[in-house]
Amino acid sequence: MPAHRTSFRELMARGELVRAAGAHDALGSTLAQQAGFQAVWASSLEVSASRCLPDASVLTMTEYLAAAANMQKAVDIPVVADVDTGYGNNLNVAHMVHEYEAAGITAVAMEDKLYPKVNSFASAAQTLLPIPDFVSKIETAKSAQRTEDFFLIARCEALINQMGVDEALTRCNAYADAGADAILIHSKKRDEGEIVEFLDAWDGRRPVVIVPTTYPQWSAAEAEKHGVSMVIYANQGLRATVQALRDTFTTIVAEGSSLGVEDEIAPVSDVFALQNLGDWLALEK
Ligand code: SPV
Ligand code: MG
Repeated sequence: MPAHRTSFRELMARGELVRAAGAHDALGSTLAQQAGFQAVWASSLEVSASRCLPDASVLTMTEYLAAAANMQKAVDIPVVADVDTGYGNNLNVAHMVHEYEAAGITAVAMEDKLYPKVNSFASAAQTLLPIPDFVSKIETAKSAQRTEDFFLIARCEALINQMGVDEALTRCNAYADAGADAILIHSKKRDEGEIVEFLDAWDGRRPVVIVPTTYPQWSAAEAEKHGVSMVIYANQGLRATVQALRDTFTTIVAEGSSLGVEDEIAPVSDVFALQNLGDWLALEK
């Protein structure tokens, strides 16, 4: 049990670049913390994929919340919860903030797509809410929070929907005016061009978060030079897990024993350490 959990606002106040790793459970979050990430992203893609369901507003808020809360319980770095569209209208947004805050989550990222949404990389309609409607959701979220610490990241999907940098800037300025604590600008381009264009025109009035999944060649250090405050590696852990499990299972089936993978996989003692087994057994004494 972590002695003191850093809130996301405390982390951002340090003024240093924050790197977050996507995860969907306590194990992934713990490994992210051990690797040196400063925050964990409770990814809707990961949480839904962990149940082999699409990232398409199929799971409910309570299911995403349970995943994020289990993640936060395991680490003392902050979990930033991906709350999609806020799970509905203003009423759902207010309920979401109350519930996430009560569960100890100190930051959420809510996006300006229409509910139900689908993952930003899916070839499906990526319809955005009209600006006034999302502004209203931001205002609702900010007035619903009960602690000063709670941090709202407003995520703009204008570039995902190919609406251009000017539209993204108009939206992000409106979201900042409405009280968002930071903005997340997402892109599915293979290079960082439109993100750089956005950042060069952004006046720095709120911190900017990016998710460089499709432009991995753009390093965190380069992004920081352009004014980015947080970089989210949203799904690399999930993709690594898929590949590792597939390779391991395939080899065991093909070879008829696990001997060929034993040197490649973590020893059971490593798993025990992640479970803090020693601390637990000490309770028996
Ligand atoms: C997620 O990880 O669930 C995200 C980022 O929202 S993306 O998959 O790029 O939309
Ligand atoms: Mg998501």
